[in-house]
Amino acid sequence: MSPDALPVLHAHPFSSYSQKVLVALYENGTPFEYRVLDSDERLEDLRALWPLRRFPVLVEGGRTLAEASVIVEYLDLRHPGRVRFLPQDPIEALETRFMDRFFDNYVSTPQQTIVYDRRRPESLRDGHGVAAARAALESAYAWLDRVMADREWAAGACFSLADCGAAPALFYADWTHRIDPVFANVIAYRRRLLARPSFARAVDEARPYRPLFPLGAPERD
Ligand SMILES: N[C@@H](CCC(=O)N[C@@H](CS)C(=O)NCC(=O)O)C(=O)O
Repeated sequence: MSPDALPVLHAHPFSSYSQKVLVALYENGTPFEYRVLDSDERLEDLRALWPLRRFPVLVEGGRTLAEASVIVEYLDLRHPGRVRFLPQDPIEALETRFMDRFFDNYVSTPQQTIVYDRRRPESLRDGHGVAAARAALESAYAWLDRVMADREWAAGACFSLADCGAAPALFYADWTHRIDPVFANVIAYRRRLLARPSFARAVDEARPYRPLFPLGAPERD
């Protein structure tokens, strides 16, 4: 392998977890090769790398990394830039990782439950599961609203790993289960994320795919 080979990202512009990694790459202008998952052949390549066939996946120097958070941490270690995604202090880093887990587990997971349910034939839909996912999102918004009352970014004053994931998580969560205006701090935080050039770029690159959103993409953002 050439020493100058770029990291290869297997991802799709409309995918929230892909956007999480794209935000990290765009924040620091990190060069990479983008292998867009737009064909069966590309998806087969992905399956060969990661049999669970989830994306994104990053390949560099004979190393294959799955899971968006792990990829962002790897980028922070191997391709550090102006924006560091985790605090140097290991105890402080726990808050960043905690908020990152919050957005994956309590925002993206129920959001995906609702979207994946809609992709099923009507006879196979799970109304109870969807209602539970909507209730989970309500609880997550309420909790986050209190946390964001005195924070600019998810883990405090600095943009971090947690914001890379929060941006697409809240973007699609609001499309899926509208954030009530009563959660003004969450809405303001989502706006700050949308104004961040790295995420604005990811959103723009995904615009052509909006008709694919199973619940119907709203006329905003
Ligand atoms: N835990 C994974 C989740 C990745 C994930 O769910 N990716 C979605 C795209 S946003 C996916 O692979 N979907 C493919 C499918 O469901 O078949 C991560 O953090 O990267």
